[in-house]
Amino acid sequence: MNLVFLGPPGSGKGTQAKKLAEKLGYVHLSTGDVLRKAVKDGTELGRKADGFMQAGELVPDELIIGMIEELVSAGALKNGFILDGFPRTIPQAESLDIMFEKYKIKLDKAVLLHVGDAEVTKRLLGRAEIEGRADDNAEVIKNRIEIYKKQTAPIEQFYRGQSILTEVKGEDTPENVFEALLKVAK
Ligand code: B4P
Repeated sequence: MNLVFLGPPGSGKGTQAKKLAEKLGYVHLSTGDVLRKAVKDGTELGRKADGFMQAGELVPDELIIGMIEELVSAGALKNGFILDGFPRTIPQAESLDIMFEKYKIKLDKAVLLHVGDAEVTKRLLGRAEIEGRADDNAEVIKNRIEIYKKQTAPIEQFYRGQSILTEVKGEDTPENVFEALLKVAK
């Protein structure tokens, strides 16, 4: 099954996608992870993306779409994958459809994890204490949630229109969310 994961920052996309991919033998491709590695390695993409990420802004569409196209054309998405953190804007979702058509890839489901603002803020502040990620502080978290509502949430309707949106309650224990996701991802 080929899936994209949607949901606000801190909804558990990365946490769950990684575990599910391991369990089901799927490929897990996280744009956040690819970008953080590019920043760490000091590549051109990383240098361009760094400031946006630190401010909690989205990295510009042309950069991120180019990055995904490179990965897809290199065969990064074998059948059975979870794309985590992409698409995050309508232009990204439209470009992905075009890429999938070009490379004959079928998207089976867009899985939306529902978690409220108070809970995601609590989780991300908790992660800040453990991992110290540059974009996990109160002000930047607030910005990321606002940006999600304005720029990313419209994608829910985009996939609902294609009849492939599946909604899952993300405000539960990681174990229960995993069980719920397993049912829709198999
Ligand atoms: P991401 O890496 O995608 O970061 P995220 O949205 O914060 O979610 P993440 O997957 O890491 O966290 P999760 O919810 O699993 O993106 C980072 C930045 O990269 C973006 O802000 C943007 O700048 C840039 N970017 C990435 N993709 C882009 C794109 N397509 N276009 C433009 N820019 C892009 O978990 C969060 C925390 O919650 C963890 O500490 C976890 O332990 C905890 N948690 C998870 N599930 C829980 C549960 N059920 N109960 C309690 N805690 C839980």
